[in-house]
Parts: sequence; structure tokens; C-alpha cells
Amino acid sequence: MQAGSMISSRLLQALRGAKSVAVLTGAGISAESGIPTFRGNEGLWKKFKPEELASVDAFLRNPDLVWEWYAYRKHVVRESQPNAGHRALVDLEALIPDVTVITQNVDNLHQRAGSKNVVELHGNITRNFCNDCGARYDDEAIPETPGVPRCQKCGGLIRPAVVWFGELIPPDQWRLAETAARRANVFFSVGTSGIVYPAASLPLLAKDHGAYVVEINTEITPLSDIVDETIIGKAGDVLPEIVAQLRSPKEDFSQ
Ligand code: BV8
Ligand code: ZN
Repeated sequence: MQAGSMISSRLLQALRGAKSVAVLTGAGISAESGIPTFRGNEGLWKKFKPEELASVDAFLRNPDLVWEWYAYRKHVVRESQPNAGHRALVDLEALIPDVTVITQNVDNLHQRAGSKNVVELHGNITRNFCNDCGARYDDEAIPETPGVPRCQKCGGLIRPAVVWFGELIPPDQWRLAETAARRANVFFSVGTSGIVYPAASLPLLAKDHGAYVVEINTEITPLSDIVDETIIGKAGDVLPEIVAQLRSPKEDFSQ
């Protein structure tokens, strides 16, 4: 499909009049950075099921296995770079007064790309804390031991600072996400399968508060039925195209 045609005039019009934009992102926006998605065919969950690894009891049952999985993902994240999709969201901040990125990702790539307002619904893999006393550890401070590292203060298990299944979204982050969704004139859902809640409830919340809701994904998802439009394409292609068309002066059809 010719690139120029994939951005509807309806979306451009909504963006041109927008004071506030919110963008929910999922693993799909980091796929082009080489970070495997969760549920795609090369998905991270392929070998395991989410509850087998990303939950407290999985960690307590087999801390070495869960820690090794996160140590592998930390390595993948460190070796990766933000891509054109992440950078387009930074560019958007210069064109729209208020842009909030609400991410389900834990890979820190929006922050590394330079996005100013990032809401981390599911935490951040580059941070860790002691499961017993809560002491915080950056990756550099983690003792280099085989298997799960132990807290130097109390001997407890150190875990990644991510939100596991069955754990609450940090209340301050959830409040920021809800506020951004409610006030958005345009709400994007980018690279998420729309399966994990409560994150997947945000597009509908935005729509109920009058936002024009647009999904950007390489395939149809459960959210496709409730959004105003779905753009089938890669985030790294579509988002830069939206920014380029927003930057170019409005075609004046009057002549
Ligand atoms: C909660 C952090 C209240 C860790 C993650 C039954 C039992 C127990 C719980 C539940 C249950 N039913 C529902 C629940 C609630 C549960 C849930 O939603 N489960 C789902 C599986 C049904 N949610 C929770 O537990 C949440 N907490 O509800 O608290 C509570 C408290 C106590 C008891 C009950 C409730 C916490 C959820 C957070 C879990 N943590 N991650 C880690 O990363 O290791 S979730 C994990 O999935 C990641 O964060 C990931 O971001 C997220 C969502 O996945 P996606 O990002 O959407 O990625 P996915 O691979 O699925 O899709 C990628 C998409 O991109 C695809 O659509 C693909 O087509 C597209 N794509 C690919 N390439 C591109 C692309 N798009 C554009 N461009 C491309 N290039
Ligand atoms: Zn401790």
C-alpha cells in the first residue's frame, strides 16, 4: 500500500486540532529494535507461558529460572536501540502541546529515545529490588553470582522491578495513565495485542471520553472492534509517516 495513503485525512484533522495525545504502547513497538514480542511466533512466551515465569509464585517456586530469564532479557534490552517508532513519538512532542506515552514495555526504550512523559504500567527491567526488605538495586549493583542474586542487606531474593501477573499496577502510574486517557483528543494503541488488563481497558476509556482512537498494528486485535480506525503496518513505518504528514503544510484543496 502506497505509504502516503495509510494516514487518513480524518486522523490528520484530529491531530491538527489536538491539544492532548496519549499513546499506549506494547511489545510491538520494540519488535523492530530486535526485542522479541510476547505472543508473536518468535514470542518470548513461546518456550514458557506467562504465568510460568512472570508471577510471584513462579519466582518463589523457581527463583533461579525466573532470574535467568530476566537476566537474558536484560542482556537483549542492553544490546538494543530505540527505533524509528520510538523516535517518532519524541518528534510528536514538538508538534502537539501535551503527549503522554503509556507503555506496557519494561525495556526503557521510550526513555532512551527521549520521550519526556513516560508512564510505566508494568515497571522497568533495568531496576531491581529485594523481595524481602525492598532495598533497590540498579543492574550495576547486582552481585555477579550464578542464579538469583541475594540482597546484601538482608540476604533476601533480588527481583526485577516489573509488575508480575496478579500484581497491582503501581497506583501512581495507573492514575497518570487514566488521566492521560481521559483528556486525550487522540489516543493511539501501538503494537499491543490488547490481551493484558487493565492496560487494554485504556483505549475504551479514552473513546468514552471523546478521543479519536487509532490502532497501529501489523495485525487485527481484540481492540480493532472498538477503535475508530486500525492502521495495519509496522510502528517504525507508520508513526514516522504520521509525523511527516503532520509537519507538511495542510494541502489546501480550496484552489
Ligand atoms: C492486575 C511485565 C489487579 C513483566 C507484564 C486470570 C488470572 C490472573 C490474572 C488475570 C486473569 N485474567 C485476567 C487477569 C489479569 C491479568 C491479565 O490481564 N492476564 C491476561 C494474560 C489475561 N493482569 C494482571 O495480572 C495485571 N494486574 O490485574 O492487578 C489484580 C491483582 C490481583 C489479582 C487479580 C488482579 C498485571 C499485568 C502485568 C503483567 N506483566 N509484563 C514482564 O515483562 O516480564 S505483561 C506483558 O504482556 C508485557 O508487559 C507486555 O507488554 C504485555 C502485553 O503484551 P503486548 O505488549 O501486547 O505484547 P504481545 O506480544 O502480546 O503483542 C505484540 C503486538 O504487537 C501484537 O499484536 C503484534 O501483532 C504487534 N506487532 C508486532 N510487531 C509489530 C507490531 N505492531 C506494530 N509494529 C510492529 N513492528
Ligand atoms: Zn533485603
